[in-house]
Amino acid sequence: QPIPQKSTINGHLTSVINGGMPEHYVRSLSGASTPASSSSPGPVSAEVYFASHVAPKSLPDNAEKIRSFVDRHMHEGRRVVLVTSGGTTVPLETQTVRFIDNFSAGTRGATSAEYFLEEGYAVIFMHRQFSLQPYSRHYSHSRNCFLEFMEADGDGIHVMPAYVDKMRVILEKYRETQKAGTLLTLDFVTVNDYLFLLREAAQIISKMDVHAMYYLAAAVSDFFIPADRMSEHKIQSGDGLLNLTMEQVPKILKPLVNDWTPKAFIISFKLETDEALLPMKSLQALKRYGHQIVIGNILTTRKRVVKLITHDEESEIRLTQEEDEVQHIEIESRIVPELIRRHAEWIEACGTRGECG
Ligand code: PAZ
Repeated sequence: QPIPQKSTINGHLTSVINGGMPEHYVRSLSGASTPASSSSPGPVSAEVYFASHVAPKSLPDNAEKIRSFVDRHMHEGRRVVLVTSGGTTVPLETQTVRFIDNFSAGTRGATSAEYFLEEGYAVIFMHRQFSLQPYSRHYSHSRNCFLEFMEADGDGIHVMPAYVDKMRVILEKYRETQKAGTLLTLDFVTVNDYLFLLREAAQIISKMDVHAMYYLAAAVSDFFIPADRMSEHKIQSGDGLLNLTMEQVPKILKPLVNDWTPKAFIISFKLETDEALLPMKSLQALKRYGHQIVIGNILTTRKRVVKLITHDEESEIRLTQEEDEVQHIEIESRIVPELIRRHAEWIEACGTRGECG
């Protein structure tokens, strides 16, 4: 049985499923005769990406929703935060049967969105379709199915008395948010949907200048298969081995910070599994893109510890074991107020005194 292997050809990650076979046995994904090694290394620019890929059909409708949401909240003097949440997929076929996904359930994004709403922000919640959402997240996960909280008797169906108080609080906040119209939810599935939607949203939100915040918590694919190299139909298993050559997804933070929304307060997340890499990778992202904060987290401890890295300092938000396991405090209840405080400072420095950067 050949051992699955990963190799890099000219800077591209190549996953060879059932690897170790002679090259002529290995199909490229599109069936094209061009060998993987003929591609150029490094990610394409965002400009080239957008020129060579098709926007999702829902984009014009979503743009209209964002425009009227932003206009309304600007008029009413509210700050706006765009929260991205959940993972993007990478389809292997144009008529997609198979795709590559990642672990993110959208907990960070959905939880944070609630705290932003509580603090008076208007929230554009850009999330992976069917991932967790503010408020319903408390009862929609398979571990927390709403049916577990209900009972039926001769009078009908009720929430069990033990859960009423907690559910009432959530329900009231949910209804308040609906009434105030402060939450706009938009979904994406693929990395292509995500890139187009983020660009569109940023270009519209840019009119809010320093009053907009970006909280980029989505787990966005790093590699993808360009549209012109994708198989149209379902890849057939009878044709031999499958060789996936993937391009790097363009570094979208660069145009976001420099071109689309240069005065907004931008926070990105960096996830690692190797603790030793996190400080260096977070700082690298901050220096490379020039935004305001990177929040670094480790997969296994992300619900208890995060590091906030800025150009001047590094700080940590950490829950004690008691806070985490006994009091069930959500770390986002500490992250969000801290970011709001820093956003206010940003507005004062960049908006009022003109000292951006
Ligand atoms: O969705 P979730 O709550 O399970 O996970 C949140 C997270 C780890 C995806 C987020 O905190 C994060 O780090 N996002 C950026 C991932 C990245 O490095 O691309």
